[in-house]
Order: sequence, then C-alpha cells, then structure tokens
Amino acid sequence: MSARKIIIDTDPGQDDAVAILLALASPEEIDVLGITAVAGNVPLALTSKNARIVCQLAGKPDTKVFEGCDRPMGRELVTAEHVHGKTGLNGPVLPDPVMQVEDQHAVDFIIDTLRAHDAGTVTLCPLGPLTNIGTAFEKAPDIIEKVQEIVLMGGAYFEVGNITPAAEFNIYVDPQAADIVFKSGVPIVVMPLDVTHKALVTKPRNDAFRNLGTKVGTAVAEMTDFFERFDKEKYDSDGAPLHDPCVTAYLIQPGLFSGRHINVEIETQSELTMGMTVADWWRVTDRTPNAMFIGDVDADGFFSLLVERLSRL
Ligand SMILES: [Ca+2]
Repeated sequence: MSARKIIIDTDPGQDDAVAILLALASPEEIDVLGITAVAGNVPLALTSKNARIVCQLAGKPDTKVFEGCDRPMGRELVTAEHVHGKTGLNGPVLPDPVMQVEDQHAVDFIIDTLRAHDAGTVTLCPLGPLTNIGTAFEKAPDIIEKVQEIVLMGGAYFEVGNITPAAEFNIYVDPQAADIVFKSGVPIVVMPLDVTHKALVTKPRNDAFRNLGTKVGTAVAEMTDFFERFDKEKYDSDGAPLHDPCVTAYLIQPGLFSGRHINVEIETQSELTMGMTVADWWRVTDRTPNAMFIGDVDADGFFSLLVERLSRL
C-alpha cells in the first residue's frame, strides 16, 4: 500500500506538534504534501513559526509550510494562550526556524493541490479552526468532490465544551468554516473531546517519551509537562489529553479507534451555544449521517504507537 497523501492544517500548539511529529515519523503510511498554518491557539505568525520549529525538530526541514488565514471567516479571533502558553509551544527550548515559509497562501496551496491530484487521493487533516479549509471550499467548490476524506480534531458531545460550556475550541473559533466543512458532503472522521480526553499523558507515558533519550523524546515530554498543568487543574485528570495526535494516529492505525457514523451539525446562530457540535449520537433524528464521530480509543495502543514512531526521529 502506498503512503496516504495528506495536508496537515494546524495551529501549533503542543499537541499539534506531536501530531506533526507522528506524521513525519511515518513515511510508509503518510506522505505530508504540505503543512498549512492557521490562526487558532495563538496568532498566525506564531502558528507558522511553530510549524517550522516542529519540522526542524523532526529533522524534516524540506517539509513545505504555508501561511493561511489570520482570522476566522466571520468572527473575531479567539486564542488559547491560557492553555498553550504565550508562544503556543511553551515547554521545551527549541531553536527558531531557519526554514522559510512558502510564498503561496495556504488556501491557494490547498486548492491547487487538490486540483492537481486525482479525485479521492488527498486527505485533509485539520488540527485547528477550520478557516483555511472552509475558505478553500468557498473559493473553489470544485475541489470539494476531490477530497478523499477529512480527518479532524474538533467538537465534543458527551464532554461538551472546553472554551464555552457548549463548544470545543477549534469549532468555536470558526463555526462558519466548520459549518461549511460539515455540510460539504466530504467523508469526515471527527476526533472530539470525547475521545481525546481518553488519550491522557499519564506520568508513565510521559516517562516513556523522556526515556527515548532523543531530542524529540525530550521535547515531547517537556511539551506535555507544560500542557498538562492546565488540564490537571481543570479536570483533575491524570495528565494532559493529546488531542491532535489522534488524527495522525488514525491514519496509521484506524483500528485503535471506534465511533458511530452519525449526523453532526454546527451551531452558528446562538451566542449561548455558538460552535456546539450537535451530534446525533443516539440517532434521534432522520438527518443524514455526515461524519464518523469517534468515541473511544485503545489508549495503551495509541501511546505505544507514538513512542515507537517518535523513536525513529
Ligand atoms: Ca490544534
């Protein structure tokens, strides 16, 4: 089987960083055509810089990084420095990137790449607000039918909100873009908080990263050390959830995950519940299913995969 061609759309973020490292460590399964940065956890200038820091950390400075949208389609940008720190990648001390950002706008890169490939051969992997993807779909609707699949981190049903009582951060930041994506008809796999909150970096799991004894292992351990203080306080959990790596792990080992193919709609009107993913988990409507909504993960298997792959970098 040849490697699956993907575009990673991202707002790094410590957990985005681990997702990117996992993808770059897995060339047999994943061919990263490009990384497109979007504003989200921190402003665009930082997500673009962080994406390049991560590629260099992985020893893959030839990876193409593009800058995309610096604000949501119809709202003011909301960021999450309270979780990720001022730079978005607080924790390890990593060198500034030498890598340059590509000249092309991320949205145009997404459009041109999909147009240049056969239908059903490129997968989109959004790890942040869906602004770049929503904008690309609006600007070039012809590319929609060419997308193989969208595997994204976002939303929540049983765990409900982490930025408002009703909404998960990525969807809340740009509900309009999320609405475009969920209504697009493209096959979607969703990694909501319901599953990512089961992928917790406990102390032994963090030790396993650190014990790799490599630059990457140490950096990942330090990132999760920083990241976990927030979730430990908030949820009284055993460690930080590794949200975004669920997306790239799914591409490598989908059998680690299980969920339901259901209808998911995005709230775009009510300020109270703005960005809520209204997931018909119990199938109480006759609305057409549009997403595989993941609910469970083999967490031990997930962390074994991560450690094994990160050891390759
Ligand atoms: Ca992210």
